[in-house]
Amino acid sequence: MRFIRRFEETLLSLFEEGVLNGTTHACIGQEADAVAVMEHLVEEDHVFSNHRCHGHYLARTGDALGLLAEIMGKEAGMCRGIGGSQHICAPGFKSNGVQGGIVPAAAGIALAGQLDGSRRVSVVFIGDGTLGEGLLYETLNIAALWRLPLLVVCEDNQWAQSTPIEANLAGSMPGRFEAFGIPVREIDSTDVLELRAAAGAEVDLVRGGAGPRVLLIHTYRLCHHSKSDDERPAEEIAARWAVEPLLVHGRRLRDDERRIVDGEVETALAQVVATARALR
Ligand SMILES: Cc1ncc(C[n+]2csc(CCOP(=O)(O)OP(=O)(O)O)c2C)c(N)n1
Repeated sequence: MRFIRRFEETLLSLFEEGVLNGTTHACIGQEADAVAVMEHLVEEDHVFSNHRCHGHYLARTGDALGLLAEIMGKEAGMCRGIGGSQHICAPGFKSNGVQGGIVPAAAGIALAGQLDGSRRVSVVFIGDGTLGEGLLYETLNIAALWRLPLLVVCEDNQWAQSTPIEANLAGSMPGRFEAFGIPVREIDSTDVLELRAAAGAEVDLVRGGAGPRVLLIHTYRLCHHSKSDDERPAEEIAARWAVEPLLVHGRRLRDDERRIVDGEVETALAQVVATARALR
């Protein structure tokens, strides 16, 4: 989680420095979700993500150099610098910046796993704002009918860009899935250990043939939507810094343990940044 946090902060400063182009969506504050889910996946599983994908990719692959080089538009990026921040195509990992656009692909890979008799799980991360996309519901319908091994992880960070959830969503979030007979496990937590337990239970159920399921995580994004756009009340953001995942889990570590982790992260990250900068 610390590496993801520092990677994202570094990206934001590289943008300020003018080293990066385009845009980026950091997941600062949501790192625990990615780490908790990936803990339970095996190599043949597939992960699908969205515009806010860096934490998911790093937790899944650890390929920080491939990701940074990609975002820098360099040939050594995992998509040769063509995909950029939002459009990752790597073995077992895909992301797409069109909200909801990747959900049918996740269902398709789940179907492939079902047909070839593997115990592969397909996991797709969406945001609360994506509950407004029609394509999601067409996919949920088929996924439920065909009992596909699909886990939808909905990260409800309460805002879709600058629109609060109250202005965006009729009915209830679980109700959106339950209408298709898809069970929802809801958790309001930034504690990686609580999240890990919830994610583990869901992955096991899907892998065991229970059909599609949803892990609905109520969380918060501590940074802007992308690089600068943020219209949320300052008090609301400040309150959430007091329960941010690194703080929550960091309290379990002794000071010396925390210093070791932080030191290792800085060393590894500095090496990635130096290597990426030197690439052509
Ligand atoms: C189909 C589509 N419409 C609009 C956008 C522009 N857009 C990018 S992210 C975003 C908000 C997404 O909110 P949410 O799904 O809650 O994810 P979050 O950004 O909160 O992680 C919007 C409107 C888009 N990428 N795709």
